Amino acid sequence: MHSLVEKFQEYSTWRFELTRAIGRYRDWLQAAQLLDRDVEARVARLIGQLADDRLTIAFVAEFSRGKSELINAIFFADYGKRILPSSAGRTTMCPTELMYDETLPPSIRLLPIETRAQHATTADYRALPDEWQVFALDTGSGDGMLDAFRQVSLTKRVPLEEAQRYGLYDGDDPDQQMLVDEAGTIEISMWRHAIVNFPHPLLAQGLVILDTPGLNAIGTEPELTLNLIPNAHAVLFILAADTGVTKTDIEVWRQHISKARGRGRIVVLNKIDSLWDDLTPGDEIDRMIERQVESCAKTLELDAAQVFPVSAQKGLSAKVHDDHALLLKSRLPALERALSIELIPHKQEIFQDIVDREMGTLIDGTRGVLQSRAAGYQRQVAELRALRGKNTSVVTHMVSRVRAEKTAFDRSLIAFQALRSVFGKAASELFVELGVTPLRDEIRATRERMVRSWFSTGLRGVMEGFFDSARARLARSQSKTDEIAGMVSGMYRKFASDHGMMLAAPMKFSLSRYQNEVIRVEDVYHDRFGLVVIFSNDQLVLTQKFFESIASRVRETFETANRDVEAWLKAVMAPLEGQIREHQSQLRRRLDSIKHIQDTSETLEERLGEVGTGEAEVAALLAALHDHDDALRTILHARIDAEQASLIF
Ligand SMILES: Nc1nc2c(ncn2[C@@H]2O[C@H](COP(=O)(O)OP(=O)(O)OP(=O)(O)O)[C@@H](O)[C@H]2O)c(=O)[nH]1
Ligand SMILES: [Mg+2]
Repeated sequence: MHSLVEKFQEYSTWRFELTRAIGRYRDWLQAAQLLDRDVEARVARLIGQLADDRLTIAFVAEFSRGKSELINAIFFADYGKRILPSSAGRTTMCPTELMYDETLPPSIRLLPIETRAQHATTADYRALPDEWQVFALDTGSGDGMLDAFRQVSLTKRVPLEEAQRYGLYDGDDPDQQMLVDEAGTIEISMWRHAIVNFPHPLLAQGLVILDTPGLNAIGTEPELTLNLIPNAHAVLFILAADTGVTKTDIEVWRQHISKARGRGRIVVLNKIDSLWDDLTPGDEIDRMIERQVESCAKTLELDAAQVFPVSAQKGLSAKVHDDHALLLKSRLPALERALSIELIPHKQEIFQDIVDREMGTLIDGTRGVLQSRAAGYQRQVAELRALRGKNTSVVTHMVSRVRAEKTAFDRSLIAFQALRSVFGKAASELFVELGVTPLRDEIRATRERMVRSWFSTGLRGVMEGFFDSARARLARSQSKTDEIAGMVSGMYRKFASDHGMMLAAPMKFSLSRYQNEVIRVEDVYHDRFGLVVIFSNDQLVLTQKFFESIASRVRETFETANRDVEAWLKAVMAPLEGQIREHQSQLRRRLDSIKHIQDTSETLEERLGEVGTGEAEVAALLAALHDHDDALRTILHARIDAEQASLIF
């Protein structure tokens, strides 16, 4: 019955086991004295990523399709009542995120609508806790919780000018004009955004549920369009059987979902109970439902199998009253199953890729060091064997040979130091292109240019200029990282050929992820404003609000790119640095043992014995490394769900 809950539990267990395996590997490295600071930082970053993993499900629809009721039915039936307010007409007035952060007490945090008069986006406000109003959530009392949750439905009437300032009124829209009363006021939401911190077991494991207000409304928070919905791991688009697919449903679909084609997009046909009827035989009702499903699918250009007919209301009631027959009739379990299949394996794949890549390079690095250590021992054995029964002149010759090797290596090290400084210079040039400060300046300049080009078609040019420049920065950063990769690669080849080091070619860094994100944001902008020719005052305000979210999204993309590039710059040098340290200590060891033999030839066999022990140790370490690699891979590729439904459209 709780397939979604169970699958989520399995997924959390998988993440936990993976984290433990990575931790065991780190402990082993430390015990074997193979853990350096870089590797430690990279492992910590990976473990951190696994720990703050969040999985977001967004519920998107025109108002009153039953989004909030469906959330109640899928996630909160155990509370025996409706937790999220759900009623006829507009109920959810602001985007509402349900999550759990155990460092904060259970509460509802609400961002006042007045903040829409400022530049800052809801994403920016997340970092400013004092701007939010906080209401405690008494999870022990169902009624107390209901009271607190009612906040998300609160509205107030404000003068038109105020609504205009918040970008919540468009005078060109006749539907909007109708909402103005005689006193010249309009009803708006009290809050801009709500974050509910709720200790529900699924939320505690990283699930985030996003409930949205009816989305065809003008004041739709750009943050939803640009960021929260497209980045959700699953998006449920809800239609209602009693209304069919209306024009505004199609608008919401086009604007928010059809663009984000990909995985995890599910269409729900809710309120099928409106077709239930005592006088019509059950199989006939089923046929009616199937016909509606087919017609929805046709309108949205989907396969009928991608549309899930349910009754959220009856599903909730069935769960609360433990009525199995009604639950089946509500068809909620089929939707939950589809959701878990879409959501979890996909998220697992993303982590599999990250962990595979990151641990793969770390393990390869360690293997490289150990193999080069083994090769060093072999050379030492060969040298010592060659000295058996030989006179001092041979020994002297051998010493000078190793010395020559050391001199050559020292020369390479000087070249390496020179490269390091070129590398450092290239890296700082890279950060000039990719830096967040220049981008901030650009955002400020664009904001000013926007106001100046008011009423002219120049506004579009200003926005396009912003995107062009962001893309150009990323393109130049790409050439810089390619240049750096080429430089490091040359150095790797040199050390490999001159000193017999076993070095895999360093990985390149691709900025295409960030390029694509900027292009995606640009597409959303074109979609929303591309056709607007003359900007009225209201539309200027809307465009400005939208620009703030665009700017914030692009800035975040750059911030992520900066963090990732920084990690890459460290990682790209680490294997070479590790092997250089290894090679230095080998040369020292070799020189040291030959010199000792020069003093007392009896020690030769003793030395050979020591080297043999060293060789055995390296072999044991390589075997242990192999086991860690195997263990990690077994956990990494464990499948959570063997079923593969095709809901991808
Ligand atoms: N018959 C029937 N009514 C439902 C069902 N699901 C929701 N409703 C009713 O539809 C109305 C709207 O439900 P909500 O959950 O508030 O819808 P919403 O999509 O969250 O609406 P907004 O918050 O206003 O955007 C309420 O009166 C619900 O009781 C259902 O499965 N069957
Ligand atoms: Mg709602």
